[in-house]
Amino acid sequence: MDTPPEQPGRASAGPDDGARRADADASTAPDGARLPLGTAVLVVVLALFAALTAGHLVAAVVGPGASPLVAVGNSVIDLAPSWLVEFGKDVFGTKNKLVLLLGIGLALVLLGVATGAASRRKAAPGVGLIAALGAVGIAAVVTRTELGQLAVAAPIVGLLVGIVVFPWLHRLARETYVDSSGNAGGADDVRTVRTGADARLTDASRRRFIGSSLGVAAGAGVAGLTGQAFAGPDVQASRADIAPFQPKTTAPPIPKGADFAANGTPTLITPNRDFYTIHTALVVPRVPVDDWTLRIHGMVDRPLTLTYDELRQRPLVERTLTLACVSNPVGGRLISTANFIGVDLRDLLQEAGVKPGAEQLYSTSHDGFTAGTPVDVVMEPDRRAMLALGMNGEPLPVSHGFPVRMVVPGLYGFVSATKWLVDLELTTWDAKQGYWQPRGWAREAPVKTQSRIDGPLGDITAGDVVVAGTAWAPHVGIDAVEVRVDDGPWQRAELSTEVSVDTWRMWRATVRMSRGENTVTCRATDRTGATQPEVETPVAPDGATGWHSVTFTAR
Ligand SMILES: Nc1nc2c(c(=O)[nH]1)N[C@H]1C(S)=C(S)[C@@H](COP(=O)(O)O)O[C@H]1N2
Ligand SMILES: [Mo]
Repeated sequence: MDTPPEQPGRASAGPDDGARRADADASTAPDGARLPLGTAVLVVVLALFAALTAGHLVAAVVGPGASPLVAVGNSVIDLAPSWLVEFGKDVFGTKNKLVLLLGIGLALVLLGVATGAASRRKAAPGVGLIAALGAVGIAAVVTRTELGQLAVAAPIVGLLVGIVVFPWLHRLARETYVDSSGNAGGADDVRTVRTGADARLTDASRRRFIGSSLGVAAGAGVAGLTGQAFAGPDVQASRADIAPFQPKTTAPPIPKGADFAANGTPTLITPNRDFYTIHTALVVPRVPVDDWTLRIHGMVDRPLTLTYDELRQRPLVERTLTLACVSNPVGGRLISTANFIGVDLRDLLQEAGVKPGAEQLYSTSHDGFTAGTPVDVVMEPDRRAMLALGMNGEPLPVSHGFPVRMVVPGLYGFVSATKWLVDLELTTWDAKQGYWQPRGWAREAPVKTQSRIDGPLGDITAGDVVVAGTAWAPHVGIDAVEVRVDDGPWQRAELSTEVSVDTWRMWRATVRMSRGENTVTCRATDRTGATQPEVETPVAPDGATGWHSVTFTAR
């Protein structure tokens, strides 16, 4: 069939006059066109499809959980009442996630139908829908703490694609469907007439629209399938499958008075979603337990390779431990406390048999990060170092090292707390250097005694004011905290109940504040009797020192 050149004139049937041919000169601005419902819906649905698959493709790189559909699905599960979630599992079994995603897909199609009906003339309602759904996708991703910092790229790219594709297809569609009279807006059942010369322009723009739509559908399909193929293992599914841990030794219950949260300090246990996160990986490693093994080798009598099940079948212990980052500045918040569940590291190393001369426990992460920990510290009988599988009753969150990480009380994380742990080698200091050591950080890095002011929060009235904060000297213990206002005398603060020397401790004190500015300073003394030095040093190479001060304004 040969293609006639484009000619002005469009044809369609009005409601009253059947298939009436339009005047060839009565071409009209596309502004007047009103799309048939089916076409308007198709354009919305295609744009949504393109947006979702583009997000899915980006998610293959930044983490499968960042795929907008997946993130929204997971958030729906979190927000849904538990009876509903249980009901879903009972009725649909292992297919419950699929059913949920199909349900969200159906909801999107229904939204597409409603929005399509509203976008028959103007693109604005469709653009509004895509923007709103984009915002939902972004919100779902940023509130999911298990996803990395780059995860938000997935819904953002999806939003951008949707916001470009929709108006473009909408315009192409409107150039195709123009009502026969040339008047703005046709009837609901307006239909193009595809006869004779008048239909020729329509045919050309129609071909353009159909071709573009098919192109979008095909491109989106390829993006979605590629995203699926490269997404890698679904680590969230692996994590969700972990049976609850039954520690042989549970952490003692948190005593009353272990924190002064009412006065502005953190709670003694940091909820997983609030636990500070530090890692060099741009994309969080995804290591399902079935793919995981741990090798213990080097200067040992009996090298071991353990699967996840072999590790978790060992006696599990639960310990309340504070973890601190060397990069925490004075007053900083890169410190948190959790009930870690796992196996005792010393026991495990004794089973492998550490050879004399082994100085360094060199741990390697799935992502290549390494840390060197002094063997003599890990092997101290009361050090309580562990390989953690769980955190606050759950499997480790992916961003905190799922499936297994190291935790050594009293040492900064960069020399001890390797996440996504896959290899432990006993070696000498000369043989290897941990990741941060050649970058100017210390080889051995015990956590420095520190204290911080956290409260009061909110308005302050001059007079007696309760100031509160946090102090830590992991594996040593805090013995005292003192505070002063401006250059006044040091005053002893009340300490919260001690849980163990391996956990942080809170303090509070009633001080007198005058109207205007009051600079409060605190300092801690640890169980060795040493008081924090006043002199401020930077975080590199082995942790900041200095007293924390906060200026409060009282009214
Ligand atoms: N694989 C890996 N493990 C790592 C790191 C890292 O960059 N990669 N950072 C370490 C540092 S510097 C700290 S302070 C702790 C932080 O652990 P968190 O993110 O669970 O708080 O992890 C340690 N383990
Ligand atoms: Mo750190």
